[in-house]
Amino acid sequence: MEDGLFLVLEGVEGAGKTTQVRLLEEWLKGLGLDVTAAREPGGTALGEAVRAVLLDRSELEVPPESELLLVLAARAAFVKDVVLPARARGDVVVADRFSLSTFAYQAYGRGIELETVRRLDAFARAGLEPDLTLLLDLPPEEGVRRQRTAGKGCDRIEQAGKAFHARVATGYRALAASGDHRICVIDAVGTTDAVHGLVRAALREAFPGTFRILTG
Ligand code: Z5A
Repeated sequence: MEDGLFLVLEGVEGAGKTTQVRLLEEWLKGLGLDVTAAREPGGTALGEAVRAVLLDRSELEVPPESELLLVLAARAAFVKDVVLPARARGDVVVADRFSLSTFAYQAYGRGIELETVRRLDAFARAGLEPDLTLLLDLPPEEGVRRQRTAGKGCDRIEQAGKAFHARVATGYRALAASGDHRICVIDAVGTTDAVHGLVRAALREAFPGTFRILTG
């Protein structure tokens, strides 16, 4: 692929994003494609430092506006240092979260006006849009149950409470329904393999030229 592709996996906590990024990366590499996989916030030294502040420092009071600007500071570096160079090399970039998370968590969840979030986000990502966002659709309580079963600890944002996470889930569905973004909703309730099958099918449908040639 000459121009690369930028794919994003989104969804509530525990929806299976990390699992599906790993399976997608393996599948794409098996097809002979070069893949760059990364998470947000993260993917760069600055992004990982922001992540540590945002998630691990539960004792810090972080106003919603500061939280927004921190995730966007990380995003600017992620786009500039990871996504754009990888796409220019012809890689498929697979990101675990991107702008849709900011709309869902900082606008719908924290209550910052969506248009303000959109404007600041557009500046941070220098206008870059994902070629496709795959939204793993799972009821938030099922995501929490999966996290608990896995014995995962609760970070600062996960501690925000049930009502917050319900608003985030509502936000994701509203954003998908708005038709404003290239979003494909994937039913994430099934087994890991079943969800991976749906992800593959969505990519074949969205990029028939690329994936029909590669998978026959
Ligand atoms: N955040 C923000 O506020 N604004 C932003 O702009 C951005 C982020 C970019 C990052 O957390 C936090 O940052 C996030 C939003 C905020 N906070 N919250 N909440 P993260 O992305 O690192 O973590 P997370 O999304 O909260 O959780 P996670 O651990 O990454 O979940 P996941 O990746 O979606 O799921 P998973 O790790 O693949 O799977 C969870 C468990 O379920 C695990 O044990 C799996 O083995 C299991 N699993 C996975 N798939 C299945 C299926 N299909 N069936 C059964 N079990 C499964």
